[in-house]
Amino acid sequence: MLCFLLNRCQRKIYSPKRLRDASVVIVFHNEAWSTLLRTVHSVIKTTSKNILKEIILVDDASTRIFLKSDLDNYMKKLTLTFEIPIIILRSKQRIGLIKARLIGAKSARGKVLTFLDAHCEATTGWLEPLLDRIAENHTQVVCPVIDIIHDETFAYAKSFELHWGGMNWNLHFRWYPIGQEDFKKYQSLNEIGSFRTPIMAGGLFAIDKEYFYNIGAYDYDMDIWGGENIELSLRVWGCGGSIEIVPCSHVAHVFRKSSPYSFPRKEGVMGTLYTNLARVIEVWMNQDYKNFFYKINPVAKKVVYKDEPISTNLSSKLVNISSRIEIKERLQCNDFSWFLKNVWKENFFPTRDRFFGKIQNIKLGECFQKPNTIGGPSSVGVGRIELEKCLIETYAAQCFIYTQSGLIMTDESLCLDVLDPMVGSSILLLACSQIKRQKWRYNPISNVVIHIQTNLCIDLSSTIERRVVLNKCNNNLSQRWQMIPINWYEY
Ligand code: UD2
Ligand code: MN
Repeated sequence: MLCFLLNRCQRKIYSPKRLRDASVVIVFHNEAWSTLLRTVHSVIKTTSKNILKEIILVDDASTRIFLKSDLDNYMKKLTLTFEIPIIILRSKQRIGLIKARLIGAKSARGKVLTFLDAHCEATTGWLEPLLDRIAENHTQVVCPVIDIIHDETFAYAKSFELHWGGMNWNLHFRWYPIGQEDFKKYQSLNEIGSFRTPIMAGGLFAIDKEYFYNIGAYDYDMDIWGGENIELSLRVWGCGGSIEIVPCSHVAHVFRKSSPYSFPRKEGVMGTLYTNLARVIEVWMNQDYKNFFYKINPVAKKVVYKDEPISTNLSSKLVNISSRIEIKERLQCNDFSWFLKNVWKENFFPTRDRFFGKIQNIKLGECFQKPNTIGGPSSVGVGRIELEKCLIETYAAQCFIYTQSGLIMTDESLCLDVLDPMVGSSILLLACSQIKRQKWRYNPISNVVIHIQTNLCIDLSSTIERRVVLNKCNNNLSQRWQMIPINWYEY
């Protein structure tokens, strides 16, 4: 009877012999006392001792006094009380989270490395399912579902389980609804219903320690913050591993509106981030995608090439990436095109067999534009497609993809869509969901865009200026659209 009341996560029994022990590594710079302790206490409270080897705290040159001897003393007491080793390592210089994690990893004695940010709350049973998936296959990198600790009330809130991680055209991490194929598999795939994710959020994950070093740990030349999760994700997938989200494992995290710490580089947060991202581009993108990303992200291009043209001559670059290229060659890793085709089929990146460019109304001469109120950092909202003056240079908000399966999409996994499709309905950009309602057929001779489900055409509204709507097809000039391709693969 009880069995019926328990969900599949609660029903699952883990054999302790199968699970290898984990070192939990938490790096911090000037973290608040309360959030740091919430993290440590929650780990102690929710993790059974036989799978927790130790907790390693790495202080990345914090300047807050209470993070020094007060923290030492507090953790000594905790170690004695709970008989779980809590080790504090300190860096004299500010080295950033990537190098700090490497310090923690190096001294870890557990077989599995489990990284957490310093403002988390682990929940009961969070670690077993992660270790179980690694026991199944040591090349699986696993993430818990990341719940939300409210950044003002610090209340715990559950987040969506059926989201996976991706990235946008700026190589920024984003949550998107899980791909359809994987969604179907999710319920039945394995006992604890884990599912794949193309990219991981980066802060909370577990990885077999030996595997972590085999595939090249982290890129040591990445500074302070950002991009390392994209790099690790492309590397794991590309070099034969996989990344999963395990819905039986929940850990909450404080998503802060802005960084509470300073960025020591003179270029600030963006300069730091794009220097790291340029390394991702240089190592993992084939020439086509290098050109695409530099076109969309001129800041990243400047970091590597200043005002010079993009060349294939490595020595002309500001950053040395040869050791990372060596790893890629040693492991014979696949690159980004392979990743898009095999790991992230639902992606919204240009490919050679898709149209990529502007969509211009022939009567008005203006182009489709993504409204800038949607697709922000955390939300993929609803918005009407806009018409604006067509820009000559590559402007991401005016770039659209038309796929062979009939989707018209743009950055942030947004698809041309229409709610209640009928004459007069507004054309919107909504989260791509692979439903029939989002399918369109473009006729390059008559220049009409037909909504497949209703056989109606995309038209300009006759009453509201610059409003794009569905209408009966009538061959009027206002229903004619030019798809103007952009050479995304050339710089
Ligand atoms: C996300 C990740 C984070 C990391 C980052 C990209 C989650 C929940 N968080 O941003 O782990 O992958 O993306 O790099 O997925 N820290 C240092 N030294 C520094 C800067 C930060 O030790 O110079 C620590 C910081 O105290 C924290 C951790 O690194 O414990 C992550 O930093 P964050 O919380 O500012 O990153 P977040 O959550 O915005
Ligand atoms: Mn964080």
